Amino acid sequence: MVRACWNLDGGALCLMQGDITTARVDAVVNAANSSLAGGGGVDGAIHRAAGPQLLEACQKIVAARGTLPPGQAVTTPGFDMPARHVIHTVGPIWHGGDSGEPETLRSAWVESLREADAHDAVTVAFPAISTGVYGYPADQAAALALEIAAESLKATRVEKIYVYLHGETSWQTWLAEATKQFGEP
Ligand code: AR6
Repeated sequence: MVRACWNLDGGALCLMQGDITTARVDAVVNAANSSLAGGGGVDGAIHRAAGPQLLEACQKIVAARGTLPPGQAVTTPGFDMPARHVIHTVGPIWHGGDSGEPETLRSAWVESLREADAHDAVTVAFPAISTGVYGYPADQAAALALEIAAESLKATRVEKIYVYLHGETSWQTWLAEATKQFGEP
């Protein structure tokens, strides 16, 4: 597993190259859609790895409290995955950047970390939320997300944040942004 880590104030942040469904952490964050219905990309991979009980749990949540608005987060068990919890969040769909996309992406990261803290998750794995199907430019998403991750290590009991990156381009983009913000790994 290729990885790069930084020791920051309040904990550690690691970039990982690989499949998030294999992460041995307390909580895995899912880049879901508002109907929590499963889908493609990382959402599909997480549903396949967790098994059909995950969809049932998601459907119960939507039946009880409605769809999940972008920028919010909700937690289910991880079922067949190594992770104890799955934190489902919905990132913004990119419409050019002037429709509140950065605020919504920030909120998706902040609310996911708040959910992790509320469930006593000390280690958390994130995908690159919104940078696939939802079209958010990877470098801008990385810059914003890394800032929030660093702030959250100070502000929550979360001690380790792993960002799982799929593919070489995504890895290079995040590595460059993290090096800019935190120095050499
Ligand atoms: N592990 C880690 N990262 C992955 C994996 C994996 N197994 N698979 C894909 N990625 P996306 P979004 C990366 O499209 O943009 C779904 O259909 C991928 O390369 O999964 O937030 C949902 O149901 C990309 O860098 O999420 C929603 O409808 C990143 O994960 C919609 O897509 C996010 O890409 C959400 O779109």
